[in-house]
Amino acid sequence: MDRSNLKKTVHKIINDQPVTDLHTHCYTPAFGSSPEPDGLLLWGIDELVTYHYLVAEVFRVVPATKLPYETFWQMTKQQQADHIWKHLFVENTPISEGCRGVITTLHKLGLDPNEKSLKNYRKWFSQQTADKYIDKVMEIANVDSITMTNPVFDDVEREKWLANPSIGDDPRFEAVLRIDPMLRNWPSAVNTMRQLGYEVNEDFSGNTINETRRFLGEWIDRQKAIYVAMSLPPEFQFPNPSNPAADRFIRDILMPLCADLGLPWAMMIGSRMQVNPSLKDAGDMVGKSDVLSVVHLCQEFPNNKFMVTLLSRENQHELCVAARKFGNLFLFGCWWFLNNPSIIEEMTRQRFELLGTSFVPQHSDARILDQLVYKWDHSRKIIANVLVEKYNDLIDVDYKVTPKMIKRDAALLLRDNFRNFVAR
Ligand code: FIX
Ligand code: ZN
Repeated sequence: MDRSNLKKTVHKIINDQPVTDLHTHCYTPAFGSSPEPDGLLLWGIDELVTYHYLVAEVFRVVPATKLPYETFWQMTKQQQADHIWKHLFVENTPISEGCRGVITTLHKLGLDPNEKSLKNYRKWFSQQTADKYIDKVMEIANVDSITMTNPVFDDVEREKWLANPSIGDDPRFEAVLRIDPMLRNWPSAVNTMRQLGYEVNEDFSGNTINETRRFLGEWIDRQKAIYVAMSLPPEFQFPNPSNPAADRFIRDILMPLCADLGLPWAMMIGSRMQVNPSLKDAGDMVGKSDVLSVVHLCQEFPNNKFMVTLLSRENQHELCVAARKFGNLFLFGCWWFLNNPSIIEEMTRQRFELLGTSFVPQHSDARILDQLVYKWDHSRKIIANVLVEKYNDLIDVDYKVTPKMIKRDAALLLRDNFRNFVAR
């Protein structure tokens, strides 16, 4: 292929390639949907505009000294959305990635993104139903599967699973067992498991190891989970002599169970929770993590599969080099505060240069269903542009880049690398 139509061809192939989105916070409609109380599937303009990224940003424009946090949180969802729309989209230019995403989504839904109020958008969304809207969003975003995040220690969600074991049975979705408290707060995890009838003790005495494995195994089966996930603090260390419970959980429970089942452990490391609790979900921050702990895990558990994404930009090069050393270390996504064009481009270029096409460049982390539209639109463009650059390097030295090769690469990056890694 000559370079004159390379860019157009690569962008078309990347756009036409369905994505398997390996990490989101979206849910099947059976979990209930906004605006139902306790509805876990969030969608529509008021959820989109009150996304926690935008809550953090609006408190920069209208600080808590002017609008106290409590006053904001006492507003209705619509009042919060009106406040954010006014200050971030009308009185200021929505150039942040979080704001831009809302504009892209409205545009791709066929709506005029220049409205001064949310009235017309609310009218349009009131004519949609959650179940059909899922299909619409997946079609526009060209997403063929949405991977959920299913925190078993969240009381509301756990009760929904227990009340309706088929709640996750929707061919458009896959489930993931999320178990942060097992390492972030072992005593509370033990307490919840005991309340659910599992004979476990904080000091691992008695039948704790078998009973915790039984708890995890039963939930993996109930959810048909395709991997087990945790968000971990920047301080996460393995091994960690100062936290023997964490080491015992990993060595005696999680690693043997995941190895037996062929399930990956997805580690999302670097989230320092609630540095500003008044911002609620928007109150978390980033911290530099210890890549050597990931290396130690890959060394000690060569038969386990590790999916890893780190939250700090400063960790990315070291993590890429670590992935060159261990085939069971699988890198994915530009997580959270890294999910910005400038950093996605830098990380994707670095990963191509160090890992070829043996990684997954992006996940959406969509908390609001509608976000699939913008998160994938924005990332596909960047991934395609970096690929064009790399293909041009090859064409410069007479390597034949063909549409067949580009299609193979696009399928690996956006769907098959992940599906192959989690296949059991
Ligand atoms: O731990 C996680 O899964 C994070 O992605 C979320 O907690 C975070 O709030 C988020 O949605 C980032 O995009
Ligand atoms: Zn997430």
